[in-house]
Amino acid sequence: MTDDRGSVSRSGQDIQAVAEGRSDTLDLGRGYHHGAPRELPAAVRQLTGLRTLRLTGTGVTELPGWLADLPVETIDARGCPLEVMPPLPWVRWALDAGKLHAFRRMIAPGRVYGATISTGDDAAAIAHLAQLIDQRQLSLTELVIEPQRMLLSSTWSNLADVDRHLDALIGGSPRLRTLRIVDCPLGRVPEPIRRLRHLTELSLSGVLPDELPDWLFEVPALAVLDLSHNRLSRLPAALGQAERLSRLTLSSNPLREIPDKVWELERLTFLDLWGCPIQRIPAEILRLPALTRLRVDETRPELTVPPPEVTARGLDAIRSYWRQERASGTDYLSEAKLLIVGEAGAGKTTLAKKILRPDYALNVGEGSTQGIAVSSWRFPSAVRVVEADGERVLERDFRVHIWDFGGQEIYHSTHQFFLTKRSVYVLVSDERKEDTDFRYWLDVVNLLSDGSPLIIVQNRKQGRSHDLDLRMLRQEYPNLVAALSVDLSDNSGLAETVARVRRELELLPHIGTALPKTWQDVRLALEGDTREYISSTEFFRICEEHGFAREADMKQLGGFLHDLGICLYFQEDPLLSRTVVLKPEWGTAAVYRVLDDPQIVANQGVFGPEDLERVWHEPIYEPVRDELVRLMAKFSLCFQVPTSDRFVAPQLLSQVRPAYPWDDRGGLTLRYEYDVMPKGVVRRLIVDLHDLIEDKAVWRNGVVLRYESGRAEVIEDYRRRRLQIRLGARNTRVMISIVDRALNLIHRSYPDLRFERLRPCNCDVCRVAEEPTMFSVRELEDFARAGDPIQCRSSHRLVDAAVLLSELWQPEDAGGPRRKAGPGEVFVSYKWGGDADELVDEMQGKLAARGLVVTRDRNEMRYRDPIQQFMRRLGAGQAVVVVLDDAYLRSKNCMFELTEVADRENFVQSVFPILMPDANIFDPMGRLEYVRYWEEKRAGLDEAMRLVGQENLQGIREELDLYETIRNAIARITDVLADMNVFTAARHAGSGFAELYEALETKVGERPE
Ligand SMILES: Nc1nc2c(ncn2[C@@H]2O[C@H](COP(=O)(O)OP(=O)(O)OP(=O)(O)O)[C@@H](O)[C@H]2O)c(=O)[nH]1
Ligand SMILES: [Mg+2]
Repeated sequence: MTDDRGSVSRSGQDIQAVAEGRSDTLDLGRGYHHGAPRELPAAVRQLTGLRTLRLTGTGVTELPGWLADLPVETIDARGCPLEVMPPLPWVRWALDAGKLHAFRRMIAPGRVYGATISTGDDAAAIAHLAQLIDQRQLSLTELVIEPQRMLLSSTWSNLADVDRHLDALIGGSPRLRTLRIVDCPLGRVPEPIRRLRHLTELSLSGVLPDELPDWLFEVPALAVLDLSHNRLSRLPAALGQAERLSRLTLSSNPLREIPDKVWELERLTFLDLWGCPIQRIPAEILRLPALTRLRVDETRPELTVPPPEVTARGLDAIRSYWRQERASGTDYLSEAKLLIVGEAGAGKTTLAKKILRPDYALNVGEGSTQGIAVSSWRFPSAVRVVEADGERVLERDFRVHIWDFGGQEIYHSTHQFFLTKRSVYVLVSDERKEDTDFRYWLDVVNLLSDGSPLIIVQNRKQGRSHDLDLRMLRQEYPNLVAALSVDLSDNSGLAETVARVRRELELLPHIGTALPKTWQDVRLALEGDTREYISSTEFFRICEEHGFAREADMKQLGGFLHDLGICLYFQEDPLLSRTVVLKPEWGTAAVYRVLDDPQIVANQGVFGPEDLERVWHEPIYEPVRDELVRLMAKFSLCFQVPTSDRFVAPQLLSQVRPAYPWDDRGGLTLRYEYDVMPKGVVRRLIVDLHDLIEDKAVWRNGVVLRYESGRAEVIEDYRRRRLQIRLGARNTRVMISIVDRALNLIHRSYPDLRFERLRPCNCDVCRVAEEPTMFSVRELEDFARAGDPIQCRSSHRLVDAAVLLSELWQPEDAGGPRRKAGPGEVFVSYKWGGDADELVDEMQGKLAARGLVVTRDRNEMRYRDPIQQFMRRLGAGQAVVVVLDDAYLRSKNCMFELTEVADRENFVQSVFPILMPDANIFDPMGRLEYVRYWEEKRAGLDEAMRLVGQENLQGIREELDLYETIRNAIARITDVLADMNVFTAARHAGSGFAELYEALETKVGERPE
């Protein structure tokens, strides 16, 4: 069956199921994703086997007379705006307290089995319910107390009434099976619960009790218990008594450990610890064989056992980790990477050698390091390990992989791919030269190492040494832990330096992490293996040899070794997954061979298969040449020229900008300015957008891109830390979004990157100036939001910030073929400067972390066109999230958009509204309030119209029509929303937008051809 929008709905499937006799229950509100009906679908009339009808979450206001002809026994009408119905005296009802009161003449209290008290219910309705129960006219099996559906923080103005009657309500309902008290800050657990012999489901979520009484866990039939959002830092030992418990929700409580007694709940199938700062998931998890779902957030920094790499892979991985650990005992990680960086000739290689052998004699002929040289260093160490019963110190051999980076400029941009987290960095400076750009090195390490410690080693080289303002540097770079001086010619200061490096290595947070011994065994076997790389089949064989049985476990270990930088094993890449590179330095050296090859350098970075055969001529490379090129591409070091067998390594391109025509008329300039600019941004951009490069207009620091009639020139000015972008007059917006999107992806790989986006002033002076005033886009947005003009620093004229921005987002003049939208776009429409800001920030972050790019629409500005445009070309692979709050519903531009959205019937499946708590539209009174608001606006304008002359009326008439449209839209907004994929802010609060992500992912996954 299809609904009136032509798509097969979930309830449609359910109707089918009842029609075919597979079910006797119809839940019309089920499944947010297809919206819920406003009336009973006509097909229901044929359902002669229908016994239970659920209307919760629908907009049904009227039950038709023919319903009486069906054998319906039970109707759940809670959270449904039911107003009219035929007499159905035999039906058993679940109702809102307000409806129970309203229908008191239609429905006999004895027929009511379930009731909901909500924020919207007045004192009279609550008192009425309490009275019926008190007089034993009514005996409930379900009682729910929760804020009005869809409205997260609709406040409990009636909390005192609820609190006053609650004990009597519960005490008078000894047959209760379900009791849910949600987001109702009573501060206590109602005492009469202890006498509920039949209670199977209990929610006390957001009730904030001071303590949990022991008897709570002795309620005999309790199977489902929700204690989320409660500030509980521990649970009473009595928890172990709740033998029948199968679902336990403890999310969003400050629990630092999973309560011990949980492991006694053998029937548990679902355990929810989302949002709890737990530190470990212990081996006891193996005691819960029935458990099928564990919700934890492995991205929380506290959760370290099992290692996050394991936890991220889910319950089975956690179990297998502990099973193996049990079978084989534990070993502890005592292994790390030491990275030595600095300018060419500073003494890095010499230091690396002296760490291994202090008596190593200086070698004047020390060749400059090509690429990276790796060596290993071992020393006996005491490793601190944390176990359930406290800390211990163990004797272990500490293994260090020293990565000595070649210091020549040519390597700087490629090295960044090999800088890793959980490592120690040494920056060697040559004190005779004063050429060390400390800030550059500190910045790069800071950007890429995720806070790994860095030690500056000033190599004195014959006694000359100059001071470093260490104190100041340390303020700026918290990861800078020490600055030491050495003289490698006489070893003075060497012992202290080595001791300090050792200490920092031993203090790395991952040292001492427990690992199953089988893992360690495989790891050792691989380390002893002299081969550079092996096939994945061979890797599995080695794992089996050391006691692994399941391929999933082996892959898990492979992923872990890769994450730690011990081997290279890209399991997601179809080609690369066939090979495990046991010596990562061999892989990197192979890559550098190409970049260092004189012929390829002479050819300005262009190479083909014959070059690769030459560079990788040894038999060892032959079988993996394809993999190695793929590896280079993966690191953005080269790209293949479309429809050709040539490759280009942008860092070897000519430095000289080629000649190409450029017409400045009608175009636009944009600039990105970085606090710290990573090297090679434009080169990565060249690789990522290589299919848009115009002719041969590409050089080492810049590129001209073309898409249809649009052109963009991007030039990196590393010394001034900027990217300069010029856009041609045509298709400007499309080009901005292409470049912005690609840059976004690149920027994301630098966790702490800070930059500013700027556009030039458009005043008469700046228009013709060489160096026009540049405004930061963020600043313009601030001014535009406040409606203030901004002052040009050159001409001192005031310019309109909103206009400057709107130019940035100006839609194309009509005509010209429409761009086929790029894959996977998500737009957000929301009202600026309110609560929605925070939600959108969070959503954007969370979705970005999962790889979805969210484009914001600044709809409060004059440039509301983007979303309109977007809506027009909205097709497969795109979605719009609309954040509805009170301010949105009162904003002209926002509402204009919403009506646009709502009018496009086939687009409803692509629109995902999020309801903020103050969007009071599911309540008839609230809706009325908005209608009144827009009616008043219209009346005000109408009045104003009479006062101005006819010639000025044009814009105003349109405005008047708009108000009218909005007013009508509000009146039917619940209908509109019912057809969309509605989510409430509340649903996202706990889930980290997981559900939204899934829905969006499905939507934008439908990529256009
Ligand atoms: N006199 C003296 N010479 C030193 C000292 N440290 C290093 N050298 C010499 O300086 C030269 C360069 O040292 P390397 O260790 O190769 O420098 P590097 O940092 O590895 O250089 P790249 O690999 O090119 O980045 C070699 O000839 C060393 O012998 C020192 O403390 N005193
Ligand atoms: Mg060197």
